[in-house]
Amino acid sequence: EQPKESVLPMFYGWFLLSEVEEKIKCSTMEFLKNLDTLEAFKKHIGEFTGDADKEVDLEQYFQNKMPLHCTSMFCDYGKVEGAKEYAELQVVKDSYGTATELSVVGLIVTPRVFGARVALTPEQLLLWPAEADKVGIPPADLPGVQALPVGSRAHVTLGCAEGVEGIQTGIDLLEILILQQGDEKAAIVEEMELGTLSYLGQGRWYLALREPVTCDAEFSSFSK
Ligand code: 2AM
Repeated sequence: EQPKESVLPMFYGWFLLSEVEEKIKCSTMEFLKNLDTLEAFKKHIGEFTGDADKEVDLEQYFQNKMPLHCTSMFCDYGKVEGAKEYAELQVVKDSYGTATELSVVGLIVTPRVFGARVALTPEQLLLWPAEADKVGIPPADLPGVQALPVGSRAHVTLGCAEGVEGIQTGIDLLEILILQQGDEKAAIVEEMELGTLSYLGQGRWYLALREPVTCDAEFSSFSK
């Protein structure tokens, strides 16, 4: 049931079904395990630890306590501008509680976050607020973000480093996408089982999946 008008949720989004959630957690943990054994990754380990000689266990480094989801609208219980309008959109009401499939096309790893990049369908984009891509973006990156297709920020946060908030995943993802379009092309460092791994400097890694991973999900909301 749609939450009451007077009590808006913390956020709306697509939530992975629990069976899918377990599968994704396993396969992405497997990827992290492989990543931190790669020589190319070890070479840049100082960007994660602040110490080039220190080892890092990425599976411990990233923590996640939330159900796996792709946020469409962060409402903060109605405190965010446009939250009420979003909740009242007919498409939001009609889609609430319905099943859909999220297409995961890439993975990002940075010293701050671990996340999955989601390619939204035209139908899913109807639930994506036009301004959502720009939230919390440093002014210097705004022109770059505006040049990307709407919905480029869509992602599932898989884990955050200690003291880092989930909102960072979207910011880091957009930064990586901007860098990929820039003059300084990402250096492809390794063909992995899941896809092509590239390095974008300052501890930023991107894995382009060979095959998108389709995840069953439900459009719904979350409140603590
Ligand atoms: P995430 O979508 O990148 O994981 C609860 O905190 C959820 O809302 C998290 O999923 C988080 O990030 C997202 N979130 C938190 N603050 C946000 C904000 N100011 N704008 C957009 N999303 C936010």
